[in-house]
Amino acid sequence: MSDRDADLTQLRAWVQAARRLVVFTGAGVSAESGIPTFRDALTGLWARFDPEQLATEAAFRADPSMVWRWYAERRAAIAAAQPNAAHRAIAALEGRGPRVSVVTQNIDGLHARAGSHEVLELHGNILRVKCLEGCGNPERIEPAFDWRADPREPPPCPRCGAPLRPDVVWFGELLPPDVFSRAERAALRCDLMLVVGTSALVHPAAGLPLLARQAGARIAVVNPQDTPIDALADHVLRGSAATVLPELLR
Ligand code: BV8
Ligand code: ZN
Repeated sequence: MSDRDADLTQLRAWVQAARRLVVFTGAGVSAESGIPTFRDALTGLWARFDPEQLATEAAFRADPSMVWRWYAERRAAIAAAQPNAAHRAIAALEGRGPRVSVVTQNIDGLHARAGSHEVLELHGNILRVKCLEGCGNPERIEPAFDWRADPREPPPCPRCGAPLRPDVVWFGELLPPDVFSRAERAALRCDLMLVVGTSALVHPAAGLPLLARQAGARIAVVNPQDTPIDALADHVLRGSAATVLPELLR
């Protein structure tokens, strides 16, 4: 039996035996749905930008229509994308023993579309917008107002007229406190954490695997490349999520 087969066999046993399983995902789990990973997201028109500069409130306030168009382009690509075999394998885990929490850094909503029920979106969701000045989501303020059909880039908040912005966490912004504390609790209580498709460079999300490890969880990484999490993983499965996860979670 090859090392990889031995790893898979042991990991399958750990998945079966887990009472609480956390699947911690990044952009790599959506790569095979055709959505460029965050580091690759700046292709074409945006290639000259650095995501850490563009995904900020300052960049949006400086040029709302440019940043709005970047998100609108990504939103259109995501709406046209489908969950892939990795998302589906994760969703199929539910109801088969372990209690599964998906803790994702992704803003594409594909885990929920694949059928996962407990999804903690640490960095928000690109399909939602909110008022730049804090009035909240337009659907709650004025249900009849259809911001998606509004040609203005960005449309104005129906209550205060300030620009609407993507309901995502920008660099330098706090993660939604309730979501992050639920993610920390899930990391502290899980028996096993699968770390799938993340470069583990963005904090505080990237600290969750270490938290789980320190609380006694086993850690497995699924990624075609090295990541800083490999050092604290019990197993590292080198490969793509849509290939490895169906194999592992069969
Ligand atoms: C905060 C939404 C503070 C927006 C995102 C220095 C040290 C430590 C921290 C910092 C620092 N300087 C600045 C910071 C803070 C900063 C940070 O961590 N910066 C990093 C870059 C150093 N963090 C923040 O600003 C956070 N907020 O700290 O607030 C604060 C404190 C007090 C008071 C107020 C504020 C907020 C961070 C959230 C930013 N928003 N997204 C948008 O998307 O437009 S993050 C964004 O990047 C993504 O959401 C994602 O989370 C992240 C990218 O990470 P990945 O998902 O891992 O994607 P990536 O492309 O990097 O990697 C893809 C991986 O997949 C690779 O490993 C690849 O090998 C693999 N892969 C590829 N194909 C496949 C695959 N895997 C499997 N299968 C495949 N087929
Ligand atoms: Zn407003």
